[in-house]
Amino acid sequence: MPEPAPAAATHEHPDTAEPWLTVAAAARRLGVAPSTLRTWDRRYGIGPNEHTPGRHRRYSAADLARLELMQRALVRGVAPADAARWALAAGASAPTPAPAPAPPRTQAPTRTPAPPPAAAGGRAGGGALRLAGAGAAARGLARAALALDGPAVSGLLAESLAADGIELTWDDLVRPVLAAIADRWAHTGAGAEVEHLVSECVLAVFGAHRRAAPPAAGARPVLLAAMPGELHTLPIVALAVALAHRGVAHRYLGANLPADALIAAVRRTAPAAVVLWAQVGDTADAAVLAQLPPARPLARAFAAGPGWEAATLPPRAERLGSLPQAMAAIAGTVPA
Ligand code: B12
Repeated sequence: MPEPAPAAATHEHPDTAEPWLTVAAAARRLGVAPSTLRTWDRRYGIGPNEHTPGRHRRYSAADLARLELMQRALVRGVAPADAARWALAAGASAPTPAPAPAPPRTQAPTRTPAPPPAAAGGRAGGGALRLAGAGAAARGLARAALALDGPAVSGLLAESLAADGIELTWDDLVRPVLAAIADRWAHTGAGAEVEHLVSECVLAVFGAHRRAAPPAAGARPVLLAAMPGELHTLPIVALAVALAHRGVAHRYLGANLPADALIAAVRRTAPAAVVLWAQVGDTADAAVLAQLPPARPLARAFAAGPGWEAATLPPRAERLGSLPQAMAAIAGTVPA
């Protein structure tokens, strides 16, 4: 997700002298990426009422108030399309920035995230999250996570998936926040509850997004599993979401898959590729890769994750080190 442009650009409406903001300035005011505002406008029809003669978007105070209503609904877990519909309806009945009505809820009531503190990621229960260089959206996610506000975390993840897609959501939003949570834990021993909450929200929201993709065709799926003993699964869940939205047939077999179950699944599905995740060295057992039964044509075998770094792989296995690299390698195996 790109950072908002640095220069604030305010103009005056030629007739009313009301201040008008460019998309970059409006995005900065709202703490989202400019691309998010453009997507909301294009996809959900919630944008500025006016454009300049050159067709540039120009946001008035009323436009911003409507977008703030949408954000409030999103952090409560409302789906983006419903949040936009509600904000447009609420904004139409209150054309000037008025006291905001309560957004609709799809989940148990929760408070909206606390206003941004000065520290990059917020502070709660023994230390801030260090998010140097991360975007506003990641800082917002960190604040919601530290507040243990699950609905807000889920709402922000869902909004990012809808606006920016899985690769940006994973690389620019989720990974920086997970790294900051792990860093805080390493320095203070605190925050396992935050790590668990974020992990569960990611699994739930990514899972729903994966299931929302149209069914994929393809006789030979890609099998995705975490190695025996391996409980870390988030990166292969992100990969499964990306495959689903690229129309690639796949089977996601989850955490800690026993080796004999993996072999049975390979026999039954004759996959085009098998991706085995090892987060830590202890679970990166190259013998499991070597035991994969031969299929015709041979399935490609991928050793994914940092756990495999020190392992000697069997000759047919290839390493995967990032989500984009995994997508490129698999696309070369299984055309969508
Ligand atoms: C979330 C998390 C958990 C969750 C996992 C939930 C889930 N369903 O996945 C839970 C709470 C279950 C958990 C448990 C444990 N965890 Co943990 N966990 C993490 C955390 C915060 C994120 C893991 C993750 O998803 N990483 C992936 C991304 C976010 O990491 P990244 O560095 O940005 O990405 C790198 C690669 O993974 C790759 N990459 C990124 N995305 C993708 C996508 C694809 C497709 C590919 C191919 C590559 C790729 O690119 C990067 C460069 O290498 C990490 C810290 C961290 N930042 O990794 C600790 C971490 C991995 N856990 C750790 C530990 C110690 C544990 C526990 C032993 C804790 C305990 N005492 O119980 C258990 C072990 C459980 C087990 N047997 O497997 C240590 C591992 C240390 C080590 N190297 O041995 C870490 C590093 C934390 C730390 N600093 O100590 N954990």
